Amino acid sequence: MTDLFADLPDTRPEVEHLAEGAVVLPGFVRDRDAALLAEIEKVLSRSPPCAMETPGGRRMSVMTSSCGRAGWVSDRDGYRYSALDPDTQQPWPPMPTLLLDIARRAAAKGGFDNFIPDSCLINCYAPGARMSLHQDKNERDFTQPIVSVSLGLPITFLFGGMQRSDKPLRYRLQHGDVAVWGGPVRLAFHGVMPLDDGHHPLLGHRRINLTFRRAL
Ligand code: MD6
Ligand code: FE
Repeated sequence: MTDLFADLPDTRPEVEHLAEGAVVLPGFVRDRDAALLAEIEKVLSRSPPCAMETPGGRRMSVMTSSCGRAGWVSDRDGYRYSALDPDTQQPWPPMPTLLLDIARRAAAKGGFDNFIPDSCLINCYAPGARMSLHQDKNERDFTQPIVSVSLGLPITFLFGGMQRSDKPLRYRLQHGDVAVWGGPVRLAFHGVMPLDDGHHPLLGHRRINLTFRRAL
């Protein structure tokens, strides 16, 4: 499907406020997209993405990998952080300095100084892949925010409240956008709608999401 808005200038403000403690920084990493993707590909060559099993025994539609001291994993035993990639049985690749730097600067711009993530989850979306509403609650310290970087095809981000039944607001995340949330909305329900097919000049028929967290 052709994106009719792809060639128009981005008229969004530098910071979009979604809620108290939640912002989107439109195009925050756009000028470093190629360098960022090169670092991601290096990580993925060492820890290839795989579709993890949910505690309920289903396969996730996204393919995941991680870098940093702790990687997010899911299997029959539940969701948790692990120092080892369950596929390779090796430690996750270290978090590249460029990624760490982007996460820190985005967090600061979102109002969260001194964020030092120890985990970067890499989610690879093909058309149709989605993430249903959930809370991120496997981390130790909920005073630390979440920083989420979008690359490639656009997707509709769902940002809800503290109850699953709270109606989520929708925000169309574009290539290079960064979402930051924490403080009063650290445990807000969130997710993404199924990815529509399309073609992105740098990523092709894909979307990659990086989720930075302080896990340990
Ligand atoms: C995304 N991912 O891929 C958002 N949260 O755009 C998440 O929110 C997420 O993939 C907790 C655990 C795994 C995830
Ligand atoms: Fe999440």
